[in-house]
Amino acid sequence: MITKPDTQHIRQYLRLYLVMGSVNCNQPPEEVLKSAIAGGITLFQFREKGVGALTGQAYYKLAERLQQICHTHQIPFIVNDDVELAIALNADGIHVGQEDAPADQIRARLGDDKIIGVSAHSVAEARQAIEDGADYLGIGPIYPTISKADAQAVQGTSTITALKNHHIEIPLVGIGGIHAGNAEPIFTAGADGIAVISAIAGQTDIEQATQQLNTLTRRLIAN
Ligand code: 3NM
Repeated sequence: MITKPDTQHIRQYLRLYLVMGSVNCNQPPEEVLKSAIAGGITLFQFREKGVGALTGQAYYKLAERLQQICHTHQIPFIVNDDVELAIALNADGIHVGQEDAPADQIRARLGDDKIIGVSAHSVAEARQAIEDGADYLGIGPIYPTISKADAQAVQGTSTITALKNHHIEIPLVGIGGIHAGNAEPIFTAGADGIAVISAIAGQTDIEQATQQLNTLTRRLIAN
């Protein structure tokens, strides 16, 4: 477990955020995560969803192994949706959607030292999440994605731009269909980082693909 980072550090953690579960991997998820860490990811979210997703003990054990790898490398370990799992593992944080409990209720269960990310698709949803105490917002899908069956309409960078125009200053990460060739506009619009599944987990050479994104996002954040 890490101590909860301040807002500036959360921005830095969001720069290159790997979201992943076993379903997204063509090699053992532990190996994918290790290679991605070697390549330079800054944050990890365990998202075990979709056809063939693990359940029960296998789900829990995989989460535990991935958390251990993150811990060894001081990468915060975030759990997707599952408050019980986040509590059981004492994870560093959780990422929830609009259909989940609001951030204040989740924080009451997890504690003040946890990172809470919320998916938001509009200025209104963003304002509500901030009021509820979210630490960062996930904005997507920026581009068409093959990794989330129930993704909302593709929005490009319009929501990020709208949030910035409304002077919403919470850390933001874009998600959905992002790869090295289309990441730049997301940073230009004002996001602090990109969250990806297939651009890392779906690649043959995970470390090399991550390194490319690492170099690129470092450059884009500096501009
Ligand atoms: N959430 P890929 S899109 C997990 O729009 C997730 O909130 C999204 O996978 C959202 O990088 C998405 O392979 C899938 O497109 C991201």
